[in-house]
Amino acid sequence: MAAFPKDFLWGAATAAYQVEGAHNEDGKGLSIWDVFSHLPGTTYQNTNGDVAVDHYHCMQEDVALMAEMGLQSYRFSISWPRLLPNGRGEVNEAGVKFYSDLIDTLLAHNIVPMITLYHWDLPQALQDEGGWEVRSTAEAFEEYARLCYSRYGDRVKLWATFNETIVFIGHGYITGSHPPSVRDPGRAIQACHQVFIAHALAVKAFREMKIAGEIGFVNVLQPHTALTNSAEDKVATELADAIHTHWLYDPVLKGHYPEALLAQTQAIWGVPRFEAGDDELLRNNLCDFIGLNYYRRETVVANPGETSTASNHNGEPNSGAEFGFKDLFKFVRNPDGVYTDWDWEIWPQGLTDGIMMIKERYGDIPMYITENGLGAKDPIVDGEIVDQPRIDYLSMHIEAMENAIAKGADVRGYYPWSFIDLLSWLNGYKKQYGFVYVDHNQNLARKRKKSYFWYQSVIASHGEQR
Ligand code: BGP
Repeated sequence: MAAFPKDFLWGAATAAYQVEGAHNEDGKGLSIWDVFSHLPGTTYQNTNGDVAVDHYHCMQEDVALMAEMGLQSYRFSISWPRLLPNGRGEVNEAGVKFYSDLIDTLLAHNIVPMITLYHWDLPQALQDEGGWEVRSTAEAFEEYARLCYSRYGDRVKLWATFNETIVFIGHGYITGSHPPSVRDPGRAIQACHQVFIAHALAVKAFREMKIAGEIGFVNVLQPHTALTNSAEDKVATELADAIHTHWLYDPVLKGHYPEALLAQTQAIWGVPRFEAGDDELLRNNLCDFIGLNYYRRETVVANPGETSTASNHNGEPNSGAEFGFKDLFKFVRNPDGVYTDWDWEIWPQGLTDGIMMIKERYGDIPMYITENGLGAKDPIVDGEIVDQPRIDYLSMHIEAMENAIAKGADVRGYYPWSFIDLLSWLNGYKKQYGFVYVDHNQNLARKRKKSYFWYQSVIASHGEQR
């Protein structure tokens, strides 16, 4: 018998900008990604999500593929500017209808919808007013969340406010590789604070509107391992945990920042700046569950004196640097590690360890693995997509998740990234994650990969056959 609870959900995930296309159709407003991806040189080979994989027009076909696979839950995000072209105010009913139809189609096939309200596509109109650095954006987010609850709350029970704050704030305000392309740690910390406030306002609204469901937050799950046993590397690893985990999980699961780090950021940068009532707002609006996106761990060493807004070998904010601290730590390649073509370490044990780390720090919080997957260039053999490495990767991670459940963790669902091949933010269409292949040379025709049939039997056997 597999250790998966009876109600455990076998799902898959996507995000609006990465699949929908129709970027300027039916009254949709522009998002920061629509604008940013059109600036020359900002993305891989100047790829963009104007058409993406045309899910906006292929929705029925895509949900039919989910149903045939036996999918039990689908995690997708809503494009804020498709509903509110200016970020607030006038509602675009055509956009509201698209997601309403999607939800109805999913439910008709017994697929449980999980909505992410913000997967990085901020309305450009709000960016023009200061984006995540200003409180008015958090207030507009509450208005947008209330609109979604009022239109979909009768049918949707699983809601997440934000996806991976470390990534859109880290890239948006430290490395500058995502919009709005700022490189300023102090501004990053303040923008991150407004995101936590926006989350708390949306949770408060969820409770006030008595939506019969659960609301959570999705974070990167990134366990850290010291490269050596030296005291310096151990201290460095604790700091990496504080910055990459505690800073991002504590406000939504404990209702406050980790105190020592808060004292340091306020001493160095004078941020985050609190407004009256922020403390209480955070404290009183905790998550019902936490979503964990797990791809890899990071190996940590003490950093001898470097400080910058540089990025690590994955092109991401280079540890300690994002908080403006010197002499802290950095991420390095693990000499014994197995890496993907994009240099992400494959380390399934990290999923077990990460889940247990969350349980240890935050108690019995329900968890969903909201992303996990292998980005690869899939081989095509005699017209078939034989993505065996993806099957191996997912299979090992399902086992790792099962081990955490056996140790008592309350894991309620698994959403591999991604249901279908889609746009990778900075890697274009070359980095594939899907169970379904999309032929960009043939009208975006869909084709089932080997992993599609494999996951079908995983689901049918409730995780036993893998
Ligand atoms: C996560 C994002 C996803 C997706 C995934 C893979 O950080 O939530 O949207 O993009 O990573 O990332 P990439 O496409 O860069 O390989």
